[in-house]
Amino acid sequence: MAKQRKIQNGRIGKDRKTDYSKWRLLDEDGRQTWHYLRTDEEEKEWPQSTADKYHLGMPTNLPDLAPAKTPLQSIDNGLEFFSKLQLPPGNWGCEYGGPMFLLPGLVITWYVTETPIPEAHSIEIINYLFARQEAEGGWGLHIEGESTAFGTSMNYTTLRILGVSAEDPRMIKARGVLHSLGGAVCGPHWTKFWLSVLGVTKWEVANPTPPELWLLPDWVPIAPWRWWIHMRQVFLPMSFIWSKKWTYPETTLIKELRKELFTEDYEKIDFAYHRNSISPRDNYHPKTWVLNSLNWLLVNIYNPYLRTKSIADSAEAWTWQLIKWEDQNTDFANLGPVNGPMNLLACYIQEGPSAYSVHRHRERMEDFLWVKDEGMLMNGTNGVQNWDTAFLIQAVMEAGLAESPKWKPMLLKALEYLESQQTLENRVEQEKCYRHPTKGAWGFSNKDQGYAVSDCTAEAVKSVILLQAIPGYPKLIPDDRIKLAIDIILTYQNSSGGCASYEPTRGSEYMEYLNAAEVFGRIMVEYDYPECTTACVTALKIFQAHYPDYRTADIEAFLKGCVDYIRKAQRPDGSWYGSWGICFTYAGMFALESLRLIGETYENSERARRGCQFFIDRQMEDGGWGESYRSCETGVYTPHEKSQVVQTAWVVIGLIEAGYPDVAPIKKALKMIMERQQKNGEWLQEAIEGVFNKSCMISYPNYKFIFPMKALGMFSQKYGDIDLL
Ligand code: LAN
Repeated sequence: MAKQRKIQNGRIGKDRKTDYSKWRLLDEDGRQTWHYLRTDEEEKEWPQSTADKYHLGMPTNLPDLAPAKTPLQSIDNGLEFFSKLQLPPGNWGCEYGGPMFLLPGLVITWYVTETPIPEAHSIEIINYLFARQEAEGGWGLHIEGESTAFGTSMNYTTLRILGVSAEDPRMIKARGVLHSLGGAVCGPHWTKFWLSVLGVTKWEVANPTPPELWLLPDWVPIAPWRWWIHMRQVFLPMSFIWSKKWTYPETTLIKELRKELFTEDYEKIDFAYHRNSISPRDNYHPKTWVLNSLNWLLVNIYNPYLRTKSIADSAEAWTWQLIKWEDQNTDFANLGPVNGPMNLLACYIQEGPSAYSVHRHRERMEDFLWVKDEGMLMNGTNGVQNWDTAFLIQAVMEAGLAESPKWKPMLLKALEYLESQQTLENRVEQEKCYRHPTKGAWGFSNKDQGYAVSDCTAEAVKSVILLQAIPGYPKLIPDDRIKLAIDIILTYQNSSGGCASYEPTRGSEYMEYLNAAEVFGRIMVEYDYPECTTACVTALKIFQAHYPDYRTADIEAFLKGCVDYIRKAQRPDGSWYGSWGICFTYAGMFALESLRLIGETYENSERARRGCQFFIDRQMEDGGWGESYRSCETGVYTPHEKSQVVQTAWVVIGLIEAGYPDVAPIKKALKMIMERQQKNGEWLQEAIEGVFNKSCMISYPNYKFIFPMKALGMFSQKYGDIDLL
C-alpha cells in the first residue's frame, strides 16, 4: 500500500513513526514501563540496552555462535542470547499482546476522561493497529482471528480518536468490513458498552448490567462473588458506569462516528431493538434463552417500574466501595487491562478529574503498554514477569546447568527477583471484597498487581525450592515463606480434585447460562485445569522431597485428588484439552508429567500410553508438531499448516515425562528445533502460543526460548549430550 496517504484529520502526510532509538524499557522491581526520551542528555545517561533493542525489533548485533551439534550446545547458545534479555531486577519481559479489544478500552477511556495522550504513544498505537489490520480490512478478536464487528468497530473508533482521517483508504476499507457485518450495532455487549460511554450509541443498546447484583446475599447461587474473578472485576466498574448511564458530551468526532459506524442513519436507529443484534462472526457463545429472558425482564419490568432511586443509590454506593478496595489492594494497578481503564473512568465519574485516584490510574495505564517493531500495544496483563522467570529457572535446571559458573549469576538474579515478588500479606478487607488469601503466594506478573494464582505460586515456589537446594545458592526465601506458599497451594483444590486458576471454584457451571459476553466461552466461574492442577502436583511433590514432615497428610490427600482429576480429564482419544496454551499439546505435556509423578508411565500405564500415542499419531513430516488455535475454539485437535517450535517442545517434554520408549521421534523433533535456532542462539517468533476463554489467543513470546531449552535439557539428562545435528 502506498506510504503517501491522507491521515491526521485530512492532512496529507506520511504515516509517522517515532525514533526507535529513543525508547527505553524501565523495570522497577517488576513494574515495566516504556519511556520515550526527549533530549540527547537523557539518551546519554540512559543508553539503550540489548533487551530494549530486541523488543523493539532493532538489530541487537549479538554475535554468531559456534554451531550447536548437541542439545547442551544448543541450550548454551540459547542462553547466550536469552540471558542478554534479562532485565535488571532479574526477570524477563516481553510483549503480551494478542487480544485486539484492549487498546480500544484504554483509548476511549483516555478520550472521555480528557487524559492527554503523549504524541509518541498516539503515533505508535496508530502504527500498531494498522500493522494488525487484516487483509480483509478489519480487526478480529485477536491478532490471528478473522475480522469481527467487535474488533473492527472498536479499533476503527480508536484510530479515529487518535486522529486518523475517515478518508484514509484503510479506514474506508475497515468501514466496508464493519458495514458488511451489520455495523457497530452488531458488535457484542462490550462494543455496546464502550460506544454508549462515548455517546456514539444510546445506552438502550446495551443489555443491563445492574450493580444491584452486588447486593445479593452471598448464598444466592448467581451472586457475583461466585463468578470467575475476571468477569466479576470487569462487571464491577461496568455495572457502576451503566447505572450512572454516564456518557461523554457530544463532540464533532462523536457526531462523525455516528455517521461512520452504522449502516443506517443514526437518527433512525432503534437502539433498544439492537440490544441482541450480533454478527454471526462475533457470536462465539450465543446468549441463552435464560439470559435473554432475564434481560427482557430487567429492561421491560425491573428498570422502568421497580428500580427505585434508593435501590440504585445503595447499589452504586456498595459497588463504589468495592471499586475502591480493588484500587487500594493493587495500588491502582488493578486485576487486568479491562477493569483497569473502567476503574479509571469510575473514579473520574465519582471523584472528578483532579482526584488522586484518577491521577494514579492514569500512571498505572502505562504498566500495560508495550512497544515493539509494529508499534505500541496493550498487554493482556501488566506483564509476564513471575511466570516466565520461574519457567526459565526450571528449564536451566532441567539441563543440569544450575551449577555452571557461566549461568549462576543469571539464575541468582532470577531467584532474587522471585524473592522480591512473593506476596507476604493478605489484602485489606479480604473477605468483604471476596478476595482469596494472598499471603505467601505469587501472581502471574508482579507483586503490585498481587493476585494469587494457583499455578503461578506453584511454578515459583518449585523454582525456589530447587534452586536453593543447589550448593552455592543462598537461601533467600526461608522455610517459613516456602511453607506459606504451600499453605496457599493447598487452598486451591476443588471437590473434583482438580485446581482452578485464581480461586477454588465458587459457582456452578450452569452460570454459563448467564454468560453475556458473547465472544468468549467458559468465563463465568472457575474450572479445573490440567495445567494448574499439574503445577500444584509438581510443586507439592518437590516440596515433600525437601520437607517431608510438613502437612504430610494434607499433601497426600491433595495429591490423590489431583491425580484422580487428571485421570478423569483425559479424553477417550488419550488427549487433554488445554485452556491457557494452544491446546492439546500444552495440556498433554502437563498431564503426562502429573501421571509420571505418581508413577504412571508408558511402561505401566495404559493412560500414559494413550497420551503418548495421541501425540505420536500427530507428528509432522519434519519431526515437529503444530497445532492451530482452532483446536481451542472447536475442542478438536486441528493441525497448524507448519510445525511450531514451542508446541514441538511441549510434546517432547510430555513424551520424555511419560518415558516414551522409542527415542527416534523425539530425536527427530529436537533436530527440527535445533535446525530452527539462529546463528546467534535465538529462536524466531512463530504462531501465537496462548489462549484464554476458548476463543481469544494471547502471545507468550518467551516460550520459544524456555520450552525448547527445557526439552533439550531433559533429553540430554536422559540420553546424554549426543550429536543431533
Ligand atoms: C491469564 C494469564 C496467565 C494464566 C496462566 C497462569 C497461564 C494460567 O495457567 C492460569 C490463568 C492465567 C492467570 C490467566 C487468566 C486470564 C488472563 C488474565 C490471562 C490469559 C491473561 C489475560 C486474561 C484476561 C482475562 C484478559 C482480559 C480479558 C477479559 C475477558 C477480562
